[in-house]
Order: sequence, then C-alpha cells, then structure tokens
Amino acid sequence: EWPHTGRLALYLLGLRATCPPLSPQRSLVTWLKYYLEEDWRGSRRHGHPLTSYYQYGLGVLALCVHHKRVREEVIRRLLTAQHHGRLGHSGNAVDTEAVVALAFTCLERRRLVGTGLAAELRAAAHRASRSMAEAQGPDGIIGNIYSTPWALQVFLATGVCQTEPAFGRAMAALLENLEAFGTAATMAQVLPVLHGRSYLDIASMHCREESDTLTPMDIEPPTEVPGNKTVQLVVECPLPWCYELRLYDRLVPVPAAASLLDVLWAAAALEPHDFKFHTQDTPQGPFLTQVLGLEARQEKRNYWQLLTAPNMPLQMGIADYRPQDGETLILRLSEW
Ligand code: B12
Repeated sequence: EWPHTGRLALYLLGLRATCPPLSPQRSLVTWLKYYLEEDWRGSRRHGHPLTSYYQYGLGVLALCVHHKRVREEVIRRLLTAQHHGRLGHSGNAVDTEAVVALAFTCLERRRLVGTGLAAELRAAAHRASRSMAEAQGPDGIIGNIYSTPWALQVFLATGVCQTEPAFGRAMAALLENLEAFGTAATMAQVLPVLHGRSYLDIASMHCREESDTLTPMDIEPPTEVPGNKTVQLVVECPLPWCYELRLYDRLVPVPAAASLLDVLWAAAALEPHDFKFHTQDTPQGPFLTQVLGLEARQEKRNYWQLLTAPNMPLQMGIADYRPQDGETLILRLSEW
C-alpha cells in the first residue's frame, strides 16, 4: 500500500477551507504525519519519497496550514532536494517547485520553525519565485498553462506580485486561456489565483457566516460535430525490456468530436481485437495505466506518456484531448 500523502493533504486543505463548525480533523492530521514518515522511508532506498516530491510538499503545506509542526529533518529533505534540483521530473518541475515553495513560505510565516531555518526557507522560496519568473515564456506562460496558476500562487504568497513584472504577464495569459480549465482538479488550482489568493490564505481565513457560493452550474452538453475523422494510433516501448520499439500502428476512424479515449475504444473494437487498454479513475479524470497488456508500474516510475507526433507531450489526459483529423497520437511507455 502506497502512503496517501497527497490525497489526504488536499483533503485537509479543502476541509479547512470550508470552515467546519467542529474540528474533526485531529486524527486525520496525525495520519498525515504518519504518511509523511512512510513516504520518506521509501526514499532511503530510492533517494526520493515513495509518492513524489509534489505529494510530500503538499503534505508539509497541509500540516502547516493546520498549524502543526513537522520535524526539522522533514523540512531539510525538501530544502536539500530543491537545492540539488531534484524536484522536477518529465516537464512537471514548475508544479512541484511551486508546491514546495508554498510549504516553505507557510512554515516561515507561521513561525513554525526557528529563526535560522526561517531565513533559509525565505531565501529558498524567493529563489524558487525568481526561477519561475525566469522560466516565463514570451506568451506569459510559466511551464505550461496548468502550472502557471501554481507559479502565480508563489508570487502571491511570497508577496512579490507588486514588483514582479512576470506576475501581470502570467495573469494575462491565464485570463486569455481560462477555457483550458475545464476539470475540477484544474479549477481548484486556478480559482484562488483569480481571487488574488494562494493556498496559504486558507491558514488565516476568518470563518464567518458566509453565503453559500458553491452553487452547481448548468453545464451545457458538448455541441455535436457532424462527420468523421481518422487518427493514427501508435504504441511505443523504448524501454530496454521491450522486444520491439513500435508495438502498434494503425489508422482509427472515429466521429469528428471524439476524444483520445474514444479513439482508444474505437481501436479496441477494430478487428482482430488486438488493441487493449486499461484506465484508472483519478480526480484528474481517467489515467491510462495499461496498453497491450503492458502495465506502467508506479514503483518502477514508469507511465504511459501521451504524445502527438512527432514528439510533443499532450497537456491533457485521454478524456479531455480531442485530436484533429489526420493527427498521429503516440502512447509511449516512459520513465519519470
Ligand atoms: C506527478 C504528476 C504526474 C506523474 C504521476 C505519477 C506519480 N506517482 O506521482 C506522471 C509523470 C505519471 C504524470 C503523468 C501525466 N501527467 Co501529470 N502531473 C503530476 C503532478 C506534478 C502532480 C500530481 C499529483 O501528485 N497530485 C496530487 C495527488 C494527491 O492527486 P491525485 O489526483 O491522486 O494524483 C494522481 C493522478 O492525478 C495521476 N495523474 C498525474 N498526472 C495526471 C494527468 C492526468 C490527465 C490524469 C488523468 C491523471 C494524472 O497521478 C497522480 C499520482 O498518483 C501534476 C501537477 C498538478 N498541477 O496537478 C501533473 C498534471 C496533473 N499532469 C498532467 C499531465 C498532462 C499528465 C500527462 C497526460 C502527460 C503526458 N503527456 O503524458 C500524463 C498522464 C498520462 C496517462 N497515462 O494518462 C497535467 C494535467 C493537466 C490537465 N489538463 O488536467 C498536470 C496538471 C501537469 C501540468 N502542469 O500540465 N503526472
């Protein structure tokens, strides 16, 4: 069983933000401390938390927001990882660096550490915020559109948004691309930023009588697109233990509005039924776990990466991505 560090951390952050009348969270907070320890135990062998630095950072952030101390060693692990540039993997560096920088800022602001360590954490958070500003593209985006809200949360939390020109440019980029945030998971990361807040503000929220602003929306059904399209589906396994690089390559006809998930279903229905796949439901949507009987293993840190030819990783999952007519999609067993 993997420690549920990230899920519990997100749950505790969400719980706190809803201003519960009683405080039923105490035992959950204890569980989170336990998961952090379990998570790290894996690292003695592997050199990183069993889950990921992203989840480990979320764990520290959630404990801090609940005003709970963590052992100095736990914080030092994150500082060391940041210092040695070990936080990033497969293009997700900004998200992870930002979560960790928010955790650092929280610990420092809430005075949960001594003055020496507080100064180190402040310096580390400012380093992260500077490197995010430097990573900004000409379009204002930092990392990609989904990591930009995290970078903005760091600017807001570290208080550099007044002086940092990157802030305004990144905010403008977000406002231009709001339609990209269609899932609950991505909305949860962008919404605080649109209100000028970061997850750190949960810690200092005043729970007063608030009107219920969470009202369900009427979501319009997607518009029907008439006609069909053809997508080329390629499966690759560049890992040493695969007998061949290209394991599957076929044209798949689908309706014009089909998502990549629909393409996979259509491929599975084609004669002679040689394409198989499995998914796992996550809060981000269905996650592709198995293709042609090959399972991506969390403990081996491999995953089925989604790309569009020639070699561009998708920024969305299989249920959200809608390929164009004639596009070639690659499912590649990769390491992260
Ligand atoms: C770590 C991470 C990964 C790791 C997860 C492995 C692990 N054991 O940690 C790996 C490298 C495998 C990964 C893969 C992908 N990821 Co990713 N990932 C993240 C990251 C940095 C943290 C996720 C996390 O731990 N959340 C906390 C835990 C508690 O929440 P959780 O919901 O339980 O998380 C699990 C699932 O969400 C799943 N997962 C991770 N990424 C994705 C993406 C999608 C689309 C789905 C359905 C599930 C999923 O793995 C998580 C850990 O078990 C986020 C950053 C972010 N801003 O959210 C990006 C993020 C969620 N990933 C993203 C993307 C695009 C992908 C890929 C589609 C990339 C690709 N081109 O192949 C693939 C998924 C392909 C597939 N097989 O379906 C985007 C999603 C954007 C969106 N539109 O929703 C994000 C937001 C990054 C970004 N800035 O673009 N990812």
